[in-house]
Amino acid sequence: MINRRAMLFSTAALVGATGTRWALANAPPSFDAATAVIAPDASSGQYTFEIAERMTSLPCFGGQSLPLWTFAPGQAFPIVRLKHGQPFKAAVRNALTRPGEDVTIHWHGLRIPNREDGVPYLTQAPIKPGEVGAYSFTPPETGTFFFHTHCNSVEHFGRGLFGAMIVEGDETEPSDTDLVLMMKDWRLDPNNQFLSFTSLEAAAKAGSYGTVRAINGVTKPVYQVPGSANVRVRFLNVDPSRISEIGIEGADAAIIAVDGNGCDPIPLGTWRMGPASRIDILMRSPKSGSTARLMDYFSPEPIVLAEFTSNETSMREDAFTPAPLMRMPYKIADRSNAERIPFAFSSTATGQAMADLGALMGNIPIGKLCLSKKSLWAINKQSWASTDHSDSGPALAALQLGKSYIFELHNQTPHSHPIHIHGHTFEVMGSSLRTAPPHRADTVLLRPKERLEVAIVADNPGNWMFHCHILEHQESGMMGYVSVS
Ligand SMILES: [Cu+2]
Repeated sequence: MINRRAMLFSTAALVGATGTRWALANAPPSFDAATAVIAPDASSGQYTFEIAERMTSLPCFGGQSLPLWTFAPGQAFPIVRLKHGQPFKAAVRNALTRPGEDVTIHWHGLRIPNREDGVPYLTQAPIKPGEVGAYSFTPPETGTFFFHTHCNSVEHFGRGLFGAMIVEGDETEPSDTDLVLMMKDWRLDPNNQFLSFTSLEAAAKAGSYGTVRAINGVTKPVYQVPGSANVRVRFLNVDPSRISEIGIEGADAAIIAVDGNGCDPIPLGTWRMGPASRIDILMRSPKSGSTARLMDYFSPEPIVLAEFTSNETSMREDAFTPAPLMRMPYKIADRSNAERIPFAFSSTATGQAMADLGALMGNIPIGKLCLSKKSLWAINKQSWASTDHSDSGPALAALQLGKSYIFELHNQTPHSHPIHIHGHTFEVMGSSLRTAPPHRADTVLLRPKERLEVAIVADNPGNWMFHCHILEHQESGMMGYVSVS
C-alpha cells in the first residue's frame, strides 16, 4: 500500500528532519516506504492520525497483503521526529469499524502530563469507533520513544499499530547517519496469513512469539551506510513478546542511550532487552565495501536481524571514541532517604494451573479444554481486571509528589517480565543475578526469579500505569498503577 505521493512526502520529511546526509538513495525503498517520517499539517502544525484497517503488503509478508491497523494510508509504523522543545499536537480519529474497538494513544517513555498519557478510563475516556481524540504536549526530554494504543494491545501490536517518536537535540558530536530500527515479528501461517495473536496457554507462559522475524516490516534488511562513519542506530524492541539480546558483529559499537536516556557510553558486547525497551547504538561503520551485522543472540541460534553495508564514501579516519549524549536535568533519587516499596510479580493460581496443564499436555490449545479466560498474573497479588478496564481498583502504591523511592522488584515466576512505568523513569540499581552499568530506563527486564531494585523520584503527579510489557501478561493481570500526589 505504498503510494508514490507518500514516498515523495517522506523523502522531503526525511531530508528536512535529519539533513542531507540522510539520502533516500542510500536506503532500500521498502524500508523507507514502510517507515516514513511523517510531517504535520503545514498550516496548523498538527499531526493527523486516522487509525483504520488497511490491506498492506510489507516485504516480510511474502507478497501477501494483510489487514494491518495503521495510523495513515500508505504508512506502516510512522516516525515522528521533533526537535527538543518543539510542541506536539495530534488529532486521532478512530476509523476502526469493529464495535467496541476503542483506542487511546500512549506515548511510551515520555514524561508528559498525566492527562496526555493515553490510558483508557485511568487518564481519559477511550476514543470509540467514529470518534476523534486530541493530544497536545511538549516532550520534556530528548530520546528514542514510541507510541501505541493502550487498548486490546495484543491485537493492535499484532496488526502493526505503533510508531516511533524521536526527539532530537541530544548529540554533543553529530552522528553521520541516524537510523530507526523497529523490531517486530509477525505471527503468520505457512500461507502468510495471520495466526491468532494469542492463546491462553502462551499467555500463561512466555507469550506468543512471531513466526516471521522482521525489522521495519522487512526480514533481514540491508542498510547502505557511509564507510568509517558514526552511525546512530535507534533500536526499538516493539514486539509484543520477544526478548532479544542485541549485539553487532563486524563493527565497533557502544550503547549511548537506554530508553532514550543518555548514559556513559557502554561498549556493546550484548544487551538483553524485552518488549518496549530501546537502545541507541553508536556504531563505527566498517570500511567501504564491508558489512556489519545486527545480531540477536537470545534465539536458540544467533540470528542476523539486519545488515549495514558501507558504500564508497569514507567519512572518518580518527579512532572511534563515542561521545556521550547530553544529559537531561532529571531529579536524582535520594537513595539514602528513599522509602522502599516491594513489588512481587507472580502468577495467579489460575495462571499456574494453566502453565502446569500446558507442560502436562504439550501443545494442545487450552481453548479446546473449554476453560474460561481468567487472570493469570498479578502484582502484589492484585490482578488487573482482564475484561473490564473501566474498573481500575485501588493503586498498587500511593507515592508522595517529589519524594524518592526504591522499588524492590521481585520476579517470583520462571518467566522474564519487562516492567514498565508510565510518566517516570527510574535508575536501575542492583540485582540478585547480574551487574548492570548505571543507566536510567522506563522499562526494565526482570529475569526469572530475579530481585532487582530501581530508584525513582515521584515527580509527575497523577495515576500512572505500572505493568509488564509482554502484552499477553499485561492483559491477563500483570498490570496496576501507582498514584503520585
Ligand atoms: Cu510479563
